[in-house]
Amino acid sequence: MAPVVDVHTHIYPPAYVSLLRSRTDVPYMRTFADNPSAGERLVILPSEDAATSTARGRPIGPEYYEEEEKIKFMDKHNIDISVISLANPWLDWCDASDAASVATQINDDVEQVCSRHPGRLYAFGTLPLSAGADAVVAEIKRLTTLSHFRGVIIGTSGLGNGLDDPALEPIWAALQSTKQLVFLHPHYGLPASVYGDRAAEYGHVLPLALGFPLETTIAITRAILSGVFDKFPGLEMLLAHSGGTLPFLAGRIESCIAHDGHLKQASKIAGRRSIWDILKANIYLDAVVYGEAGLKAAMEASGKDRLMFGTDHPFFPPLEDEDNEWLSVKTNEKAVSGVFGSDDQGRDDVMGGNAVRVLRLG
Ligand code: 5CU
Repeated sequence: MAPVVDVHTHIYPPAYVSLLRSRTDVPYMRTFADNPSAGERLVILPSEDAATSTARGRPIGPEYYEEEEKIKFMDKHNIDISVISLANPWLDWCDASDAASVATQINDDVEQVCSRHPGRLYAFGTLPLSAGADAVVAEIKRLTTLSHFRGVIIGTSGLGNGLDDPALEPIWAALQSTKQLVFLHPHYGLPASVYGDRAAEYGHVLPLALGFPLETTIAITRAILSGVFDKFPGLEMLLAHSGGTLPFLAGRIESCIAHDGHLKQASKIAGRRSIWDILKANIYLDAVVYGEAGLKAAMEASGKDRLMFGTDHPFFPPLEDEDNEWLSVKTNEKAVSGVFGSDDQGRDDVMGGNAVRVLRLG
């Protein structure tokens, strides 16, 4: 049986935690004077800073930044290997002049963490996107010299103008030529106005359940429409949360393209690669969708050999009995088992075999 591999699991290494503790604007970590009993809070999402919100940050403890907590979590959930990545919002907020050195420090920290747990931890690297394309390409090349990195994690904003920005081309080229997988992960959600006046009453549900996946869907669709995968046919991406809603909406997006007079006139329809082709050749999807219907859509769109189990640890801890198995993990495992039924090989591949093959683990 293949090892169980978690490809969607985050950490804030000590260098990043120090930066968050030194800040007063989002993202930051702090104990609030008006609510000290809530303990230290992590405030990262664009809309969760308001003192009136029911969702002012989330409790943060060692599970977010201590490597031993990651290993304990893995042991508790029978996870053999984790491919760890810095959690959002990465270095998107970092001053251009600092970003390259901070990225180096964080990636070096993470390499050390992985080295201390041979065979159990690998990583996706952090890129200094606010520093511009040259600095990013330099870090992509440097990551190939660190033995535990298998790709990079990025948000949806790219260099600031989204993933259809032509200024990203040297970065896509470097990722393609060094064969590093791009783990695309949301952070910004949708504009707060779409959640309405009562959003604060609903905690984090609307931004996390809907804002995150829609953000990913829009970002990857913009990349596809701009021809990123036509220009870089060897570029490979792992999309968080089973691709947002891309598997479900791919047909509609294709249909809108086929019926768009502007695209036809600009000769942008004939000769382009279809989303179905890109889903089956360039895109991998994590299995972090918490239900069989979503997972079946992902499997149908990309193929069972392109799905990989994940947990999103340390996010979504149980609200009670944190020492027991996590509900979020069990729900994802149950969805995988439910979809594969008696196909043990298919289940084992999603739980780890695909990740071992694609990410060259072990
Ligand atoms: O709970 C959350 O806010 C998050 C987050 O910010 N990032 C993530 O990966 N999962 C959950």
